Amino acid sequence: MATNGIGASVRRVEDFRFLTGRGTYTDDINRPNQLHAQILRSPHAHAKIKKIDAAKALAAPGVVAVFTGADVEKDQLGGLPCGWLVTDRHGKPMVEPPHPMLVKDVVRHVGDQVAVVIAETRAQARDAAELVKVQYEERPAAASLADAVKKGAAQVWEQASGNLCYDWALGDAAVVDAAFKRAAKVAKVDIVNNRLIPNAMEPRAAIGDYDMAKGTYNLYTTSQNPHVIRLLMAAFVLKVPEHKVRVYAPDVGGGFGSKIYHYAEEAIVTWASRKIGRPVKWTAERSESFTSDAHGRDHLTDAEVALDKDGKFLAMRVKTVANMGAYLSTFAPCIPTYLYALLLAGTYTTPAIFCEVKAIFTHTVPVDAYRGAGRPEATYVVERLVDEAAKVTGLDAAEIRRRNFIPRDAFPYQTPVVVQYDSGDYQSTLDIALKTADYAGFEKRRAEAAKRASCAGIGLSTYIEACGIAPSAVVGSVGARAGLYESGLVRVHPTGSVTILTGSHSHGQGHETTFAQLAAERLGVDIANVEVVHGDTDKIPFGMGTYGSRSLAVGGSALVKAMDKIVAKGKKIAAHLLEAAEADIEFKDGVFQVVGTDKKKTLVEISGAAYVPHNYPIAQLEPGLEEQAFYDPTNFTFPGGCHVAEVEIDRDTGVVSVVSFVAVDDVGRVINPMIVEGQVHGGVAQGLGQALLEGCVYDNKSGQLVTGSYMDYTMPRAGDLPPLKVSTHNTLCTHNPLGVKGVGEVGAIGSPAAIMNAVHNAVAPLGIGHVDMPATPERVWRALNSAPKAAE
Ligand code: MCN
Repeated sequence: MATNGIGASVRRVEDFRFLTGRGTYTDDINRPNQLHAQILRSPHAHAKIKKIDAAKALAAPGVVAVFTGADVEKDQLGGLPCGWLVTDRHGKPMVEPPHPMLVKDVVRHVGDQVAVVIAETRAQARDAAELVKVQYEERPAAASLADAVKKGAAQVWEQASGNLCYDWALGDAAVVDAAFKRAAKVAKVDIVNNRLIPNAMEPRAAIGDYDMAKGTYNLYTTSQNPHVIRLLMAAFVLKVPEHKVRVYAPDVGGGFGSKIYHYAEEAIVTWASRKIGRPVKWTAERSESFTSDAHGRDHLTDAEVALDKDGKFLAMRVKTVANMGAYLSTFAPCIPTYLYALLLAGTYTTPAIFCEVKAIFTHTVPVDAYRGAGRPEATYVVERLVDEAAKVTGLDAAEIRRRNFIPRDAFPYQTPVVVQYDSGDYQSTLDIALKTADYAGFEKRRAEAAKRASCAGIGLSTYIEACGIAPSAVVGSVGARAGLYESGLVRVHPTGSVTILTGSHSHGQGHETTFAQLAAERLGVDIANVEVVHGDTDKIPFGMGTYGSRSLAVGGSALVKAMDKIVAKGKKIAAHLLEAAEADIEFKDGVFQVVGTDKKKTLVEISGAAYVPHNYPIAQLEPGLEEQAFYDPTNFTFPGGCHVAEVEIDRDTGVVSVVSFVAVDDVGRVINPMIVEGQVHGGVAQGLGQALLEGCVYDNKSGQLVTGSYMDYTMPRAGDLPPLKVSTHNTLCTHNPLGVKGVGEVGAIGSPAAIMNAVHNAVAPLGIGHVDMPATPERVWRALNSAPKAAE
């Protein structure tokens, strides 16, 4: 086996440039003669634009142009398209309002883009933007889900009565009702999945650079999926031929979902560059990111589970209201439906599930996928409900899970919510996690904590995830307006070094290392001789990019297919050179050998011969050694796992400290254990942020974003995390060639429920039944002080 192949903890090759300041991010790029753009954003949540007067701004030093929605209209540009059509339970398509790149008539959230000011310097553009006079006529706003669904609430869109985008349902309500009727016990939760503001380290940026000589549009941008941006921008917004557009996403400093979408600023700078004839650059300020990057989560859910007398789940009923924000972001409609309801079976044998989802418009920033996207929301519902079921039945939290787990010999397992799981071993995963967390010794620790005026609690989350979303035919049948395959191209150079070109995009996940490991394993090359190229539509084959923890399972599988083609062609060349039958050639560790002989050729010799085809049966064999493949999976992959959190709550201050966190995840075959561990670390940090710290707050009346900066929005820091105990217990994915499942989101999916179950476990002895996320000190302190048994 290659030393740096599958299973080796190879250090990330990309980290040298990242850690030594040598990365090239979009804002590091400056084009000759470049101008700078400042977006003028709405200060109101809902207002009619009466008049825009840009005269003063145009006369300001350095200003080259000011464009508004009127210019967009004059140039007959399209709006930002939505990539997923949800059809509601009555067969009606969702309400799909227009999403203009610059708003002309009515602004619908604080931060909505109204005009762009373009000047020689960034400071000049910013100063001049303050001189643009916009006359607004303010209108009432509906900024929260609770308000937006009330009778008489302010309407975001005339065509969406009651602010309803769609009313969707899955499952058989009658079967579920019948199960509830015969239930011995029912457990219920009424929960909030708090709205989150993504905060990648690198804010979004974009440079439009129109090449007049070639008539091509170049866009440098902070994107997770450059080809998708190219397609959407070329076909729907700018309406120019796709081949005339190059989108290049260089190093990207984190995305977490927020850089999947086609944003207005990308189209604005590209369009403006052509109009002005000079490159135009825009880089978001952090506070601008808060009001213009798509937010995540934001659900209100009532859920209940029916149990028989032995604590077995009979049925589940879930009612969710999900916030879409003011416009439909690229993939927003599928998050609270197909990425949420399809996961409600969790790791359990619940036979019947009914889920209703109402998607609601509000006067807020659009909401879309954020690390986990729908699956943390589903996990939180299911795992909180399971703990409530433990409470009503008097069973231990681990015991009720064991009674309801899908047994390890029941795979493939058909859930009542469409998806079929291929593999898993939930019992063993739980056992390992409980042992690592010393679950058995917890009550002793609880007693010790009580002596320090702390309430200790322990919480489990035995979650399931679906990632590597597929197949294209299935997602297409439920509204996806795109395919979900991935592409890979493998180029073996004449001297045997290898370039891998992938349609996925690495923005922190370490693909330059793990994809090189795949080549080391399959082709027997040293990873030092492998280069991984991604992010540039002029170089890579058409690809769908990175999200939904798909890059390895889907993109890696495409690369494996391409490498298999390389080996197949190499065998043909070897057979010719070694004067043997092709069927007698075997390939192992970079060497083609005639079976049972010592006749062999290395990959270097074969690639040399491929490009110097003297004495080569040219009629049967093309020169060169380069192969491409597309891979469209036959199913999702289903990582799962058990997260165990232990918390201590200071009774005086309400501060929740996570004192121990154990994650045992099933991610299929592991390519790089160190990267897998790092991915889990990052995800758990984000999950802890959601559970304890992060909460996006809008003022209900004005629609102003109250948590508009780090002064009010708390991101997790290193000190908030205990040393994490991360390990894997893997079952192989049965349908992709590597046997891999995704790992990029598991940490964020499993951890909030584990932490919140621990918080509830800690306060339950005080008679406190419910605490919402984020369990901030204030919220917990209030609960402690109004607790029935607080005085004890
Ligand atoms: N891997 C592995 N063995 C496995 C599974 C994965 O070695 N069995 C490796 C992969 O080869 C890859 C990494 O782990 O190097 C993550 O792989 P995968 O699970 O396929 O996820 P993606 O590469 O598709 O990344 C997307 C995922 C998502 S959806 C979010 S959100 C997220 C995440 O990854 N955003 C991130 N992790 C992030 N990490 C960083 N640093 N920054 C982000 O923005």
